[in-house]
Amino acid sequence: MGHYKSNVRDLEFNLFEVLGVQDRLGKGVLADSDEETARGVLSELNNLAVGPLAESFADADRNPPVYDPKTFSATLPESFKKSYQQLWDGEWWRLGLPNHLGGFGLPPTVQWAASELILGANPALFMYMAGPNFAMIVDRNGTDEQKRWAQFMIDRAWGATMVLTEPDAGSDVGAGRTKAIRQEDGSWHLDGVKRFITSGDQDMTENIMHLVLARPEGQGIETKPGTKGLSLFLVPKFHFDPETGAPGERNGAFVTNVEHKMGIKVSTTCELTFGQHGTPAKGWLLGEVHDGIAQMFQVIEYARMMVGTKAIATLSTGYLNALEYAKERVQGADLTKMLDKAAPRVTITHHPDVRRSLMLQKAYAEGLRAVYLYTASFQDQLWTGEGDDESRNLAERVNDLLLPVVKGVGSERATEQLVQSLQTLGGSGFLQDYPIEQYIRDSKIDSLYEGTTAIQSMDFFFRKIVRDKGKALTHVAGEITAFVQSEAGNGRLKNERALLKQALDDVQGMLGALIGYLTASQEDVRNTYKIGQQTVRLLLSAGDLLVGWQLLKQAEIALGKLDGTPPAKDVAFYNGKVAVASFFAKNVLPELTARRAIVEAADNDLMEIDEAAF
Ligand code: ST9
Ligand code: FAD
Repeated sequence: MGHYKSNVRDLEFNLFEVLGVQDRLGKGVLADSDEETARGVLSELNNLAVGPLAESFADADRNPPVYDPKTFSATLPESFKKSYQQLWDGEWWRLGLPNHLGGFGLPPTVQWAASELILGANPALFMYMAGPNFAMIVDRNGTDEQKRWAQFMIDRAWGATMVLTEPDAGSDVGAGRTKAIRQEDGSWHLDGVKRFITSGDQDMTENIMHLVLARPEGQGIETKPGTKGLSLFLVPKFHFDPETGAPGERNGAFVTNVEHKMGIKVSTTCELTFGQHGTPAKGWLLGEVHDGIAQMFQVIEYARMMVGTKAIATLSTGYLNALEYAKERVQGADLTKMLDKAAPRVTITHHPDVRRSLMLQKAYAEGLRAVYLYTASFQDQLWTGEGDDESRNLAERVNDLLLPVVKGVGSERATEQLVQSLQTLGGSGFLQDYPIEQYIRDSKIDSLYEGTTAIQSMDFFFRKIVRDKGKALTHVAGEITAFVQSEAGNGRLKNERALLKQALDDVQGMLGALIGYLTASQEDVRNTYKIGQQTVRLLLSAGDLLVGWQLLKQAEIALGKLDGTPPAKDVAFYNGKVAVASFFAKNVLPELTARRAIVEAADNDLMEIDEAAF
C-alpha cells in the first residue's frame, strides 16, 4: 500500500448527504452529469490517487529536481514524471474547466472533492497541471487572439505559472519593480527579477505560459505606487506559431535558480529573470487592459482555495495513517489497571490521551473538509448562474468571506494537527519509514504562500467583513442561528447546540470589540494596532465556529440515518460523526470565551515595547 489514505466515504457524505449536490446536476451547464457520474469520477480518481499518483511521493522528495545553470533548466525525477503522465493521460485536467473549454460539466463542489484526492496523494502534481486552469483565466480576460493561445495552453498541455513575488515584494506585492516597456509591434519587453515562482521550469511540457505582474513604463513606482500600478502580461517560455501553437525560438525569461527547501521539494521554486541574458523577454498585455492586480486575483482566489484544500487533504491522510498505527501499536496497560504490573498490554487507542488527540485530528480533518466544501457550494451557484442577481451577488460575497478561512485556518490547523498525527506514532513518527514527517514538511508552506496567515486574517476582517458591511457574515451567522434554534438532533444535541450558541456569541463579541477599535481609530489612529494584534485570533476563532457548526450539522444528519436502518457498513461512520461533533463542541468551542476576553481587553502595551527589549 502507498502512503495515501483517502476518505471517499466522507467526500460522498458531504456532497450527497449534507449539501445535496445531486439536485443541481442534470440541468443547465451541468446537464450531462448526474450523481452516478460524480460518484464515478471520485471512485476512478481515487484508484489513480492511492496507486500511481501516490507512488512517486516519497521518491520525488528524496530525489528532488536538479537545476542546470548552464541551460537555465530544471530536470524532474523520472518517478514523478511517470505519475504526472498518468494524471494527464486520464484527462483529469478537464475537471476544473467550463464546458466550452472541454470541461467534464461538473460543479466546483465535485471538482474540489476530486481535487482533494490528487492534493492528498501528491500535491505537486496538481500544481504542475495549472496550464488548463490558468488558460481559463486567459480565455475569460484575453483578446480574441489570446483566447486562441488559451486553447493552445489546453490542447498542447502547457505548464503555467503565476508570477508576482520579487525579493523586496512578498506580502507587499505592490512594491514590485519589474518593468514592461511597450514595443512598436504591440508587445512589451519585461525587465526584472522575480523569485519563488512555483513550476517556473520543468521538463514535462513543451512550453510554459508565465502570467506576470509588471509595471508598465509610465506607471513607475513613484507615479503610480502600489498594486494599482501593475499590469498582467503573458510571457511564454518559447515563442510559438500563432496558427498551430508549435514552439519556436526561446523567449528571454530564464530560470536563474531553483531553491533548496524544507518540503514539497519536487515542486520547483524558481528565480525567474526577465530580459537580462541577451534575449528580450517579450510579453503581451492580458486583454490589452491595465487591470493587472484584479486579473491576477482571479488566479489567486483559485490558488488560495487550492492551498487550503491541499492542507486539509494532507491532514486527513495524516490522521488516517496515525489511526491505523494506533489501532495496532500495543503499549502499556489500561489506565485503570496502572498499579497492576501484570495487567494485559493494550493497543494505544485505549489510552485517554491518544483518544483525545485522534479525535481532535478527526475533528479538524473532517470539519475543515466540510468547510471547504460548504464554501465550494457557493461557487456552484456562480458556476451554474442559477438564481437572481441578488442571490448570485450574495453567493460571491460569502465565497469571498470564506476563502481566507479555508486557506488561513485550513493551513494553520493542518500543520498544528499533523504534528499531533506524528506524535501518535511516537518515535516511529520521526522516521522516514512513515509519511508523516514528509506531510509536515510538505504542508508547512501552506500557511506561507498565497498570502501568509496574517495577510489572510487582515483580508478577512478589513475587506471581507468591514468593507462588505457585514453582508456575507450576516448570512452565515443567520444560518448558524437557525441551526442553534432548530430541534436538530431531536433533543440529542441540545447541550452541543447551546455550546455552539455561546461560540457564535463569542465570535460576535470579538468582532464587536474590533469594530469598536476601528471606530476609535478615527480619534486616535493607534487603535488600529489593537486590531492588528487580534485579527489572526479572530480568523482562527471564526474557523473553530464554522468547524463546530459543520460537524454538528453532520451529526444531525447522521442521527437521522441511525434512526432508520442504515447499511451495517455505515453504522460506525455515522456514530463517528455524532461522536466527533460532540467532542469538538465540548472540548474546543468553550475556548472561544477566553479568546473573546483577550480581544475585549486588548491594549497597545505590546506596541510600546522598545525593539531592543524583544
Ligand atoms: C503564490 C503561489 O504564492 C503559490 C503556489 C501556486 C501554485 C500554482 C498552481 C495553482 C493550481 C492550479 C492547478 C490546477 C489543476 C486543475 C485540476 C482540476 C480541478 N480578493 O487591499 P488592496 C485586489 S503566488 C480579490 O488595496 P494592496 C483588488 O483588485 C503569490 N481581490 O491591496 C483590489 O482593488 P479594489 C501570492 C483582491 O494594499 C486590489 O487588489 N502572493 C483581494 O494594494 C488592491 O487591494 C500573495 O497572495 C481579495 N481578497 O496590496 C500576496 N485583495 O480594492 C499576499 C485585494 O479596488 N498579499 N484584491 O477592489 C496580499 O494579498 C496583500 O493583501 C495585497 C495588498 C498584495 C493584496
Ligand atoms: P514577507 O512578506 O517578508 O513576510 C514575512 C513575515 O512578516 C510573515 O510572517 C508575514 O505574515 C509578516 N508580514 C508581512 N507583511 C505584513 C503586514 N502588512 N502585516 C502583518 N504581517 C506582515 N510567489 C509567486 O509570485 N508565485 C509563486 O508561484 C510562488 N510560489 C512560492 C513557492 C514557495 C515554496 C514559496 C516559499 C513562496 C512562493 N511564492 C510565490 C512567494 C510567496 O507567495 C511569498 O513568500 C509570500 O507571499 C510571503 O512573502 P515573503 O516571503 O516575502 O514574506
